[in-house]
Amino acid sequence: MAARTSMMLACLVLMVDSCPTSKPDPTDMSPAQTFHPYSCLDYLKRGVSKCDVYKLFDSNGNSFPAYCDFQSERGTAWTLVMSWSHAHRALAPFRSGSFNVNSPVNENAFNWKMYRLSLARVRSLQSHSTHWRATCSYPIHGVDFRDYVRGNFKDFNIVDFVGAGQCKKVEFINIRGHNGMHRTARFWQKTGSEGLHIDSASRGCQFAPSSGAVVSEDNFGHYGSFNPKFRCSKDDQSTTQWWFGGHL
Ligand SMILES: [Ca+2]
Repeated sequence: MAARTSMMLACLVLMVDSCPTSKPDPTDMSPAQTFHPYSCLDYLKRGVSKCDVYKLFDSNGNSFPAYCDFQSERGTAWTLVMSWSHAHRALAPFRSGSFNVNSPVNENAFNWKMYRLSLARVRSLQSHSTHWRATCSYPIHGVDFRDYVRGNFKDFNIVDFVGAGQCKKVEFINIRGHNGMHRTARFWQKTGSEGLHIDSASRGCQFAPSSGAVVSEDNFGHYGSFNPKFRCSKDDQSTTQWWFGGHL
């Protein structure tokens, strides 16, 4: 129930006027058998606009419930891939779970505090997405582009990336108020030992967020070192989300 309340809050924060509008249940559309959605974008293409949990299929043909955000960026549908609270930062699937390992958590029961899809579903969503993003405490703030990063798979394939401190292109990034558009940022990810993250104390790429950083500050994941001024790590209730998405 708490997750459902959080979801509704997120919708209200995001778009008070349009998000709660009910649309016909897409699963009732005729002929229902022909609708086989692989990502939230398939729902957006049908005119669905309410932030909620929808039924998706993975590449193996298995269905699963996934949270869809259609509201925060116009014409874009985002499917939630993982979300965890800062209190759970040391759990292996969140601290050390690189995207390329299978480390599912509650993969059939969406929630904001401990949730990660299986690798099969991550791969399936990746193949039906052009973009990725990370948000901080989305149930509280929605998306206001503070402490946020978005990129596209063509420039930076975050699922398969393995590296330490490599400069990778993003479309937009904000860390503690530092903004970057079409800049490179320093990313880390090690198979099975470091989840994808930026270290904002590090210099050397185009995006320069080191002013105000704590030593070795981890952003959007890993959280070996963290800064309460970054929304994902403000307190134990703070949450981090990763999403895959696409435009109409
Ligand atoms: Ca670090």
